[in-house]
Amino acid sequence: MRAARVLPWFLCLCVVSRYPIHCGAQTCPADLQTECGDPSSEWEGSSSPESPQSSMSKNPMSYRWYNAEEEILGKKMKDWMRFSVAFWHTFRGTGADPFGAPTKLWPWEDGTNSLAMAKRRMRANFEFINKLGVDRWCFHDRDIAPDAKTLAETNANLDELVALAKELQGSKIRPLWGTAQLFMHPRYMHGAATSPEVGVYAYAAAQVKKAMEVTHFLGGENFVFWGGREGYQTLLNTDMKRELDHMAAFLRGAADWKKKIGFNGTLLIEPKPQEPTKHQYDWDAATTMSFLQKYGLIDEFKLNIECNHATLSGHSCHHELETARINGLLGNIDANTGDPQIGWDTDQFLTDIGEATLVMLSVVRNGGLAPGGFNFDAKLRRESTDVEDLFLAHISGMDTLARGLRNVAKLIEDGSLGELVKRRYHSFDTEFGAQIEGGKVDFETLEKKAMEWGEPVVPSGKQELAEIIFQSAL
Ligand code: XLS
Ligand code: NI
Ligand code: NI
Repeated sequence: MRAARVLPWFLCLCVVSRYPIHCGAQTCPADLQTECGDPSSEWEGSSSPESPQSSMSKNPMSYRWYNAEEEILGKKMKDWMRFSVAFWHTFRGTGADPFGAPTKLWPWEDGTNSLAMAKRRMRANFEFINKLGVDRWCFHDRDIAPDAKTLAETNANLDELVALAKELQGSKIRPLWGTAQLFMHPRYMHGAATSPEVGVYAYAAAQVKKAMEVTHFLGGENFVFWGGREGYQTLLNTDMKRELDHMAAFLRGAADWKKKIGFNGTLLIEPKPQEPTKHQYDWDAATTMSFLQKYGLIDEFKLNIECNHATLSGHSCHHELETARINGLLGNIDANTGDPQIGWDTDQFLTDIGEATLVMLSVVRNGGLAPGGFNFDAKLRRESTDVEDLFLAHISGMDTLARGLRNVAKLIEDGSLGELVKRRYHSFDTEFGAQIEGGKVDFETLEKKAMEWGEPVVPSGKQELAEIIFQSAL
C-alpha cells in the first residue's frame, strides 16, 4: 500500500521546540532523514528534506515564541490562539498559477482525484496536524472528498471521508470550522445563493445543508460562509437587489437548519471585496454588518476576518478586526497576509511582527476568539516544494502571532499607550461629557456651552508618541 510507504517517513517530521514538544510519537524528533521511522517502510523517497541544524536556538523546526501551555494575560497561549490548519492550502494547494503547472509533487499524492487518494491525503493531514501540535483543522466539503456524478454519490463520498476523519481526529482534534465549496464547480459560475438560476440555488442549499451536518458530526465549532462568487462582473446584467434578497433568504435557511440539527457552532461570514468576481457582496466588515442588520440576521452570524481580504478592501487587518469587535461580531480570524507590492489575495503566512501585534491587540481586547480561533488560510509559495516547507510555514505563522501576543502583554503592562488614548478623550470624562455620551444633551444646550466656553483649546494627537510606544514593544 502506498500509504504505508509514505506515512512512516512522514511521521519523522516532528516539531522540536525550546518549549515542550507537541509531537505525537517521538521516535525521531527533528530528524528529517528518510531512513528514520518504521524499518519495514517501503518508502524510498527522492525528495528527502535536509536535516535541520542541531543548534536548538537556530533550529527553524522549533517554536521560539509559541509555548502552548504558557500563561500570558491570564490565559494559556494555546487558548488565545486556537490554531488550525487549512486543509485546502496545505493539502490541495498544487503551486499551479495561471502561467504554470503544479510544482508540488508531494510524496503521498498519486495524481488522481480518487477516493483512495482522498483517504491517503486525509491521513497525511492528521499526521501533519499531530506533528505540528495543534488541535484544529478547517476544510471545505469538496477539498476532502471528490465530486461524483450525482449529489447523492458525492454525499456518499463525503460520508466516507468524514468517517475516516472522525476516526483520525481521536479525542483531541476537532474542526475549527467547516464550509461548503460553492465556487469551483462550473455550475457556480454566476454564484451560488446569488445565481440567477434557481436550480443552482437549490444545489448550493443542499450542499450547505450536508456540509453543516458533517461539520456538526465531526464536532466542529463554527461554520463559515465565504461568498465565493456571490457578487457580479457587471451591473448591466445584474439585479443587485434581487441577488441580495436571495442571499439573505439562503443565509436564513442555513441559520434555521443549524437550529434544526442542534448544531451549536457559530455561523461566520467572511468578507472579501473582490476576487473571483469584480465586486463581492460581502465587501468588508461594515458592508457585511449592514447587510445582516437589514435582513434581520445580525444575531445569527458573526464575522471571520481575513487579513489579506482586509487589505484588498483598502483597510488594514486591524481596522477590520476592530470594526467587527466593537460591534460584538469578531468570531474568527483567517490569519494570512498579502504582499504590499501585489494587489491580490496572495494568501501568505503572516510574518510581520507589527501586524501580528495589532491583530493580537484586537484578540486580547475581544477576550479571545473562542469558539473561533485562527485559521491560517495561507499557502506556500509556488517555488517552495519541500514537505519541510509546510512545517516551516506554519511554525513561522504561529511564532509570529505568538510574538504578537507577547508584545501585547508588554504594551498592556507598560500601560502608556492605553493611558495616551484615555487622555485624548479626557474632556468627555466629565459630568457634562457623560451626559452627551448618554444622548441627553440637545443642540440648544450645546450652543449655550459653546458661547460660554469660547474657542476650545485643542491638544496634540500625539501620534508620533503613540508610534514610539508601539514600536518599543516589538
Ligand atoms: C478565499 C477565502 C476562502 C475561505 C474559505 O479567498 O479566504 O479560503 O476562507 O472558503
Ligand atoms: Ni479565508
Ligand atoms: Ni482568502
